[in-house]
Amino acid sequence: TVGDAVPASQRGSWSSFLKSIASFSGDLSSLTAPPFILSPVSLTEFPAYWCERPDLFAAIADAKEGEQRHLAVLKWFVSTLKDQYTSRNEEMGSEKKPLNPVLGELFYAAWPDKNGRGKTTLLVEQVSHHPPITAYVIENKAKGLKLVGHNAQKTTFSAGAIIVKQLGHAVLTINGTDNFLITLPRLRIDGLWYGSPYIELVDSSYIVGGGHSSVIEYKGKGYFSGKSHSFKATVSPLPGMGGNSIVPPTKSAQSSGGGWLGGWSGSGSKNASSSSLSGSKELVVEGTWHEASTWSSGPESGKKFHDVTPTTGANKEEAVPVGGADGGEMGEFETRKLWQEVAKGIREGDFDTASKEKSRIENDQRQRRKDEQAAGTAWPLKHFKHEDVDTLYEQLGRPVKLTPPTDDRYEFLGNYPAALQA
Ligand code: CLR
Repeated sequence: TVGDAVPASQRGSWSSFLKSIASFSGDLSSLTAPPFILSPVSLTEFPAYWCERPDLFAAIADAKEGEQRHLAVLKWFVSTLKDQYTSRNEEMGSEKKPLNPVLGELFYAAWPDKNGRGKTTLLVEQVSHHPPITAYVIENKAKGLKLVGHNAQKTTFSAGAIIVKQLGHAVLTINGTDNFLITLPRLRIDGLWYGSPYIELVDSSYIVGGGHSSVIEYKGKGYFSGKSHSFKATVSPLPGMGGNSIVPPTKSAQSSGGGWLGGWSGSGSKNASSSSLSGSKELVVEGTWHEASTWSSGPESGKKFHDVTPTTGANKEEAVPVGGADGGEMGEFETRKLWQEVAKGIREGDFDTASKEKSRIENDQRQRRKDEQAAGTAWPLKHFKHEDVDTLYEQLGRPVKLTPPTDDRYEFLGNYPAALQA
């Protein structure tokens, strides 16, 4: 029957919610859902998932430019998927409906410096309300790493599941010049009927940079290994690049003796004549993204690639929120301050207070938009500048024929609040 996981008193409203999504496509965030499925966390906090394994992020800067760095980016990226797409199920029992950010909502947070990996900072701004668009920058200055991206969603309903197409992309820049384009997977939200939604990743996403491209294909139960959350990443040298001569050799790489790409660190490369892991061939990694994966081709075949299992995997660390307003206090648009009472109501089961507070925030927003319209002004973005075309997306995406062939961009203005400086 409908909603085995739904409290008896909310079954009626759960089935009307399901009916409303079935006849709806576009922006799900605006639909009213029953209390049991509400999350006390706003979507502006989600970009933190990109860096919950800060050591893997920092390791990208330490990897040698070219193939090895591409593989470090791939490893970090795959290791973010568990946090991005299964953490709510683990922490709250199922996927939930996040709070819908208001225009100008902010989230500032950081991961402290540990073992010389450097401090990593996170700055998020809701840059559009209709449709919801979230822009973010994650930076580790000590390591020269900067990830800038934005995301939005287009949702449709198909065969009882919600299909979420992610719009937007991210660009990771190392030392200001070495760029990696990262595109985002498509989501299928299943388990709706029973009231216990969970995400399966579908289709594919790309990483392009360091003279290589990776296509990451996602499959659920019944494909590849037949397991949920399966993926297969295929890494190839970019066409016309002849394998390992993509970027000019650096001094240190030239002197390493193994060609400028060097050998695969610590592996004692089985193929002595090849200076890189791949030569000019493809490399394949397979596994489950919420657990671990192994190389299924190339000289490392059979060896572990990524691991995020709690016992043996890379450590997970949640970002520590910091106040951006004067004195380290949170300002009224900082997500945890803005939603404080709503979140408290949801957590404590006081849904009257939660919905009253939510209405107060939404009415305030409506009033602001009216006033702006009357004054002929627009809400100014605080940290980003919108541009219609991202030339890096176009350039890096061309060899893998990305669709769409172009995308817009939110340029970070570099204006960190005091709490995130230095
Ligand atoms: C946002 C960007 C993050 C990854 C991510 C994870 C979960 C997604 C979320 C994104 C967008 C909003 C989302 C959510 C899961 C459920 C929620 C699609 C892509 C929708 C709006 C709520 C559906 C309601 C049912 C769960 C009841 O990097």
